[in-house]
Amino acid sequence: MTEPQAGPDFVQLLDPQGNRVENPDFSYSGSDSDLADALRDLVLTRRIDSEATALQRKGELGLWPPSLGQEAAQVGSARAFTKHDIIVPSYREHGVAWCVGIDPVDMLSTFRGTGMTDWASRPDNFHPYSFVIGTQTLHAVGMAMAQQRDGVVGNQNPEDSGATIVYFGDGATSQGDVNEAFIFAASFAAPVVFFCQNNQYAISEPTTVQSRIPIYRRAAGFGFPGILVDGNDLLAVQVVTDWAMDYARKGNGPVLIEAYTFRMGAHTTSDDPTKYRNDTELEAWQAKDPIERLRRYLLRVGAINQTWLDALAVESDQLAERLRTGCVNLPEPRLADYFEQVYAETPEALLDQRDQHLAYEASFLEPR
Ligand SMILES: Cc1ncc(C[n+]2csc(CCOP(=O)(O)OP(=O)(O)O)c2C)c(N)n1
Ligand SMILES: [Mg+2]
Repeated sequence: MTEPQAGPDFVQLLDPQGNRVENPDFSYSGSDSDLADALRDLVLTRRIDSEATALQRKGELGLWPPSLGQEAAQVGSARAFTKHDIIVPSYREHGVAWCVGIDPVDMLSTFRGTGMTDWASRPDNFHPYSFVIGTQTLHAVGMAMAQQRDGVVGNQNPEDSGATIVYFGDGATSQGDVNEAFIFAASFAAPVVFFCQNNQYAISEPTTVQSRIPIYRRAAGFGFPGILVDGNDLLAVQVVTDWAMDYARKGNGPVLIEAYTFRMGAHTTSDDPTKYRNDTELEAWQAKDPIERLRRYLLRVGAINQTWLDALAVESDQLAERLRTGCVNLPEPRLADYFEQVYAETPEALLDQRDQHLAYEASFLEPR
């Protein structure tokens, strides 16, 4: 498969040099000041990611799945949500989590092993991170069908309409769950946007081995639209996601978006990508960096200047400092939490087990 080129089958509105590109079907109507806000989110998302990666290297986190390189796919899509939409992430959507207002220190708790994924700052319409590949797509279809039955889809007041968006990777498309989710969504015209970040790899497995055709074209076989978008182009991702969410909210059924991007870091901090990909590939994608192209564009049109960038660098350093302090000060988990966070109402048998474990813990000389 060759690299996609800008055109009707590959939506790109900002090229890697930061020039606006015309597309026959999509155009960006936001202001340059909106784009400056988006650039801030991109830069801060990258900072959260690099700081978390460093914290893992220092032994403060057990693991971290880097989002480096995928910031535009995440922040661009997140700018298309309304408060009536349901967002179902996988484990790498730190940029989406940031955009919906989640405290990044909360995100770290999961990877430090001090908390689950039910973060205090998590809004109700943002589902906890999913680590089992593909399962969240089935959950999302169920949530979308619930929205349909609750009457918030294609209703009389478009302001109140909602849809569901679910994030997954290229590798997830090889899972049965994802294909079942596609079928169910198509059969029930569920208002769900399947947002696939094709970051070219499922750990070490290249996408080209998993799919003989571009992923977005699979949607046609299930009977719903599929769109390929430049995942490193924030403008294109935002506009395409906006269109797809609107299509779903109006009751037209599901859409598959393939955001063509690249995981510039490791799969997780336990992975060494130099074992399965070469520097040439990484360098080719560094030239398509999602942050650099937007920065170039905004500098050229005069929407930002060096003073603005300097202020953002200060904000970014402050955020990093807050993350470092917040991480090491995360409260230790209580043993009882492991029992009490399983069911809404904990059954008697589990309460007995909890009490036995607490008694066992208390039997030590220095209880934690
Ligand atoms: C059901 C299941 N099988 C295997 C794994 C192990 N695993 C974790 S990530 C991953 C690759 C996922 O690749 P992709 O869907 O492309 O997402 P990416 O990590 O690239 O964002 C695998 C196989 C898992 N978490 N769940
Ligand atoms: Mg992948």
